[in-house]
Amino acid sequence: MTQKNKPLEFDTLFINANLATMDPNIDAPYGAIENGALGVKDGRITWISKMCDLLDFEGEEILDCEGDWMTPGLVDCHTHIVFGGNRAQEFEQRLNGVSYAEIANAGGGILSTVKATREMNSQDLYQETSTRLIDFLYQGVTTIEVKSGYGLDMPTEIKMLEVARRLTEDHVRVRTTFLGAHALPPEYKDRPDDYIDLVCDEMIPKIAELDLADAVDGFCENMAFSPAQIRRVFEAAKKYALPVKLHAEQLSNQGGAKLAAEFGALSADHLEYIDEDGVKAMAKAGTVAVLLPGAFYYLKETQKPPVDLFRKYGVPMALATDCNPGSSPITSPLLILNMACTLFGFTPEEALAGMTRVGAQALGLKTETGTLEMGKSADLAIWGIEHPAELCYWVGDVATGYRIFKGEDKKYE
Ligand code: DI6
Ligand code: FE
Repeated sequence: MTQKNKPLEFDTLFINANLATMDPNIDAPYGAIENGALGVKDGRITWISKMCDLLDFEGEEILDCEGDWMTPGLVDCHTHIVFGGNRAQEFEQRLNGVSYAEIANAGGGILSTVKATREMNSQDLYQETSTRLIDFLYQGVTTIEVKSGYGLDMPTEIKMLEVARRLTEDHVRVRTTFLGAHALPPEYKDRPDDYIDLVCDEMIPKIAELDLADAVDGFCENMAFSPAQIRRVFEAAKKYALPVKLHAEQLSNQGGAKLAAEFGALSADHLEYIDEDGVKAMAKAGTVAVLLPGAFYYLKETQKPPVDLFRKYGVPMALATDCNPGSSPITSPLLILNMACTLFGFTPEEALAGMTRVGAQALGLKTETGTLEMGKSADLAIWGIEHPAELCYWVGDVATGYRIFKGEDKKYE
């Protein structure tokens, strides 16, 4: 590849870095290359090696990492980060024994965020979201998925997705997801099928026409939509060639994961109540299990997702914050890594893979980001730690020294 005697050229060359490549083809924990070098040209990773194998090079910029660890930029593949208001008072109610479902059935929950989000103008919504996003960027996130679903009418769903798209201005890759089938809006009370008509016949076509969504999601649950209703949403998405994913088996087993697998979904998410058949269906379809320990923790759930079954059948497990004002008001991806280990029994290596390589897979971005590999986007995070397990170990003060997106180090104050 390189001509003899011609030095390699880089825009940036990182030297003396311990690389947690997360590349499954490297036979070492974390795909680690200790005492390594990584070169970047035109926003892509163009060189990875041990320091001792580094050839002659010329570079614009050489960054000495002094033994720090470099990982792929983090991928948060499930968030509801665009929303108005917050629900701290419901948190208090829940602490006093009122359940999440009871609050929702009384018109609070998701619907109280719908009200606040409908009332907020687009600029304010962007500003608030962009401020929340800073926490993610400080912790090394370079790709984030953002759902709609707090509008539940055409103008607000569009407003949310436009705000989500605008977040790319904050120097991060954004994947948007249309979640019209999140909850039943008050104007359709007792008429869920009419609302599903609106989602399928008007919202999905319009959002596809405006190219505002990269995928379509739904909430399949007693308190939300039935498998039959979600099937209609998936069929509409298919017409517009939009990939699907699903909030499934969060509070009960509805067979949502099986349905998602039938449609070749990118992911099925939550999955505390999934059974072995559901796991097998996901394995067969190549659907990623996105586990969300933040919601499990906040809702004080006791039923854990069947991590051993996912391992047994080879279903890849991703992790995400599920950042939302109700069940997971969390803006710390590293806290999620910790929770996955302490609450769900992940190994630290599985946890880091869940928010890098597997997170990317859950967004259909497997070939673009999520590992340190030649040819991929130079999305990197450099951490002042002595071992990658520290990313799961500390709760509190671990921030990236550098966060590089597409080869560039941008400040985000
Ligand atoms: N499951 C979740 O975790 C979020 N949506 C969903 O269907 C929570 C949404 C909320 O409570 O605002
Ligand atoms: Fe969610």
